[in-house]
Amino acid sequence: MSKTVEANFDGLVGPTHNYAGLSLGNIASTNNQSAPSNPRQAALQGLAKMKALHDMGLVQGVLAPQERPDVHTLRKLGFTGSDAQVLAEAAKKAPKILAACSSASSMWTANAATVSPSADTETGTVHFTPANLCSKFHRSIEHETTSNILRAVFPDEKHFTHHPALTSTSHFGDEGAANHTRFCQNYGDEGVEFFVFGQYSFDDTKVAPSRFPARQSLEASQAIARTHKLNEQRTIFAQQNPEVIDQGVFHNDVIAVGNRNVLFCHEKAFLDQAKVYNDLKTAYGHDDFYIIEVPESRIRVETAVKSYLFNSQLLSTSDNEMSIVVPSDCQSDRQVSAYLDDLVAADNPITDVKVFDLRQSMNNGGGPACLRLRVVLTQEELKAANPSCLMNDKLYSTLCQWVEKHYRDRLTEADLADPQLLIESRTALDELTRLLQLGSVYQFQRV
Ligand code: SUG
Repeated sequence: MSKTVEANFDGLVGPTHNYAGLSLGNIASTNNQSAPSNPRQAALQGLAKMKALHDMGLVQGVLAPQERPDVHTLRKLGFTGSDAQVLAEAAKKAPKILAACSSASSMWTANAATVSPSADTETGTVHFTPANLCSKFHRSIEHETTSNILRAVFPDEKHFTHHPALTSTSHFGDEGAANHTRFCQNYGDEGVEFFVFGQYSFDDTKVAPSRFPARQSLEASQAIARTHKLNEQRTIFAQQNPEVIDQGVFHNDVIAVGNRNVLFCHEKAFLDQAKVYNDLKTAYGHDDFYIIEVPESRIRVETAVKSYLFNSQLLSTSDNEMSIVVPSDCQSDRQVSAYLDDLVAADNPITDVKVFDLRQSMNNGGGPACLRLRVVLTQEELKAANPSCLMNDKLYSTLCQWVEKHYRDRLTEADLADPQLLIESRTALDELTRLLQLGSVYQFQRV
């Protein structure tokens, strides 16, 4: 039987990448508000990571950015006239709304959707639910196009089941794969699906964060487990520690990451950590499960949030070895880099560290793990995916040239009202949809 693989689909950074301070609870986003951004460099940094993973022999895909500024949404909010007039009026009367409608936040594809591999679902198909991202306005406008893009990348109904996003209310706030992990021995085996939520929406007696919002609700995670038709015995729900949400852990992937038989997390990641470990081990059912817990005495939550140590990718390089992909911020922090030396020397499957400069995305709170959506695929499913979206040497150089041709190297909030930026973005995306064979995923936004 041919091998089932874990593919990483990274979001290509869009031409309007900027720092607008839109995400309360995400400390980097708040701290970098109004700094000038460099969209060209951001996109090239992301592409370099994709190419490196492809060069490691892994399956790497690319998900297109969304059209921004989102004139369609601005029109729905009552701004009228030509596109240039819509932008000008929004800039004058509601600059924060214009900034929100201009965010390139769809780059963080860990928030694009929750994906359940066919081995885990009763239907034997891969299930996708785009995240409604309703806790932040600028992200709540992503899911319709995200769904179009996912359908264009995974079109065959025989293999792929696409659900609509959950109803967009905080009761069902859903942030996708950033709060979802899967454990298994081999990718093709039935796995344990692990959903981490920030709050209960229908039970006020439960603890919740007090300073920053909890973006994911238990009820949203449960709804996804139901629609994806997962095996209840192998589905675990765990509450994130509200204390760490209040310290800037706005998604679980800022404090924990898992792959196959490894959970790597901070000791304060979950509310009842011992029970979570026990539930996972029981559901996993084999004795080769590794929990690598980092104590506060070694790395403080604050340092984890700053360095994004846990926003790493654990990549299987052989049946029992993994590489950990970290942002360069982990290398520049002495404590974190010493910890990583010890981690790879210790008795566990993680044997090597790969470092990437993702500064442009990191300044908005997006590390290596935020930039990727994991999709486990059998060889047959992989063949059914849109081949134009799979990374190879040629696509890499084509996309680098495309970025060099269309992207600016400096953007500030004042530039977002420039009608020329919209024209540049549309021209770039029109070319990209042809390159990636995506059809008319953005057309509905242009009416
Ligand atoms: O939703 N930042 C994103 C970062 C998402 C990171 N994703 C994961 N952890 N998986 C967010 O907070 C900031 C945009 C701005 O402020 O301009 C932003 O949306």
